[in-house]
Amino acid sequence: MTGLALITGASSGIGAATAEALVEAGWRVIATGRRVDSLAALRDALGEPLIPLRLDVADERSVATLVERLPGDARLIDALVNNAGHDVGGRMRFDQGTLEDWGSIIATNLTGLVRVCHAIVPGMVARKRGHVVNIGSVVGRQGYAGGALYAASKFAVRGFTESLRKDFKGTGVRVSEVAPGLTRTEFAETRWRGDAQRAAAFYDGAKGALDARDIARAVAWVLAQPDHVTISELVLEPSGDP
Ligand code: NDP
Ligand code: 8X3
Repeated sequence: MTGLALITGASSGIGAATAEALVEAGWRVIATGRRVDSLAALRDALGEPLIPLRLDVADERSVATLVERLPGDARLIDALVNNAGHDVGGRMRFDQGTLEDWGSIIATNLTGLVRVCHAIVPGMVARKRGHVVNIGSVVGRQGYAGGALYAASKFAVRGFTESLRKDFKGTGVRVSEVAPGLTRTEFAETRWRGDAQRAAAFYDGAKGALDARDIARAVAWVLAQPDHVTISELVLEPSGDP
């Protein structure tokens, strides 16, 4: 299937790579995020099939107005890739982190994803056609020290996705989870509030890390399946020792 896809968190990393992969596969892509300059650069690189739109998934109003802010010919969304996420303040023992940071991880990675689904999925159900791909994580299967709220958010994404898939079975709306292992993106730099040196050292110590394009290829493949096939979960791990 190809058609119109909306990607959250398309301004960098996995989301940007997915926008590129989907445009290459023939999709029109609504690329969303808060950094509009990065979205504009993506539009320059990918051309007319790429529609940039500011969206803060943690902001109720931003999501509530999402559909009305789309161009009239770009409202019938066939595929939704819920990718926006962060771990700002993470890699920190639970008691040493702030409730503000822990809350923001849940507000973005879980509540934001739920909110965007609630805005987009009813249209898919009405049209009996659609595919939701939620970006989970290997950390949604096994937690780690310092990752309490990040893991909580990704375990929740997994449970939400599995239940949603069952909610909509037989309606024409498919629901999948793509769960990456460690992937070299801006994620670590964002987590450490712009500390590029610390982020580079983190990824340099993980030579086998996946590339954002590896995940993008997987999302494109999940979306390319014929209507009668649902990829429920796809977990990607580095082959070597990251
Ligand atoms: P990046 O930091 O490169 O990208 C994160 C994206 O999320 C950015 O485009 C950012 O856009 C967006 N984002 C963050 N907060 C918000 C918000 N409130 N509203 C809208 N967009 C937001 O990291 P990745 O590409 O690695 O992360 C993408 C997804 O992949 C995340 O869900 C992450 O948990 C998941 N993941 C990452 C792994 C990794 O090792 N990197 C492994 C497993 C899963 P902007 O700042 O412009 O809003
Ligand atoms: C996993 C991201 O950096 O915590 O989703 O390993 S990281």
